Amino acid sequence: MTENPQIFKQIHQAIEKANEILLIAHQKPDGDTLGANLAMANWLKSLGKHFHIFCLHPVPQHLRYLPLWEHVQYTDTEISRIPFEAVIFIDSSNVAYAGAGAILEKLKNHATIINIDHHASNPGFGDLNYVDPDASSASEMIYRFFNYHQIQINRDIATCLLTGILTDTGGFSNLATTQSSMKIAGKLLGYGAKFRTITNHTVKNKTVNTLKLWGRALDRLTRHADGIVSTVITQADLQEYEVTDEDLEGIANFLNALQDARIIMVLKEDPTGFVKVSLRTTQDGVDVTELANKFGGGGHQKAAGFSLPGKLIRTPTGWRIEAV
Ligand SMILES: [Mn+2]
Repeated sequence: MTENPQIFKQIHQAIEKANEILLIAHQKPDGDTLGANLAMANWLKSLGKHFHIFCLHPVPQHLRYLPLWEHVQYTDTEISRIPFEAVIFIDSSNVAYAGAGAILEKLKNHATIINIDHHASNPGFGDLNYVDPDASSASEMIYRFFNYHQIQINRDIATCLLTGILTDTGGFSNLATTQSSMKIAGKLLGYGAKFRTITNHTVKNKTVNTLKLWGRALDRLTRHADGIVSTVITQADLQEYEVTDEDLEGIANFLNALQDARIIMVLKEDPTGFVKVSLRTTQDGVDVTELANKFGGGGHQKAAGFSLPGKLIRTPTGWRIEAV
């Protein structure tokens, strides 16, 4: 599915009718959920609509160039008082991933719930569902919606959408990359997307300490049976190099450069007593969501993850997860 006139029209009508609109980005927001939501916010603003944007976690430092990012709210106290007529989830495979269960409970009888997403696991939880697992990114889907309705794409909207496409395709290096994602990226450059700003913030954003920590993770790469290659990063590592979780974004994607790895696994301790496991693959016929689902996680065929309670312990032969 690519263009879907009926759902495009229904979503447009629901937005036209609503005066109070809530946009929801998924937790631990990335360039795509924020790019797509903020593109929508920039359009709603131009229409003179009242809008709010909710996300369970703060906008990462490196994405604080996206136009209107400062409108993202992290608590639902104010939001729960507003009689929204439309709620738009963008890039969330389910309501729990969006971190918006309580908000939805309160609003589902009054507001039209719109669900725009490209995760294959999305069950279609909205009243209106525009779900396309073949899309590179939610940002590509928002572009299609704008393009269908001949909505003017200004420089700010173009910058938001190109950010989403570039980050979800790993700079056109992973298998989400398609002819259409490249074509749309070209169009967005034509609309004035700030390419240098995007790459400065999303690619050229590593410090010496960050890369030293990457170096440690690379040094620990281990090849297991079945073509699984893994590495680990502990809380002690993060403290030693004084880097944040955010600085480690991208290491799992970087490991896609490995030859002959069937599955790449990055295990990272978080401060709350969990080990977060990021899974990647570049091989046809390997679906890492199957593994992630077994452990209560989720994601895409080629990029997924899950969490386990415990901490990482070094053993004479490698590492294991020990309950805390
Ligand atoms: Mn996405």
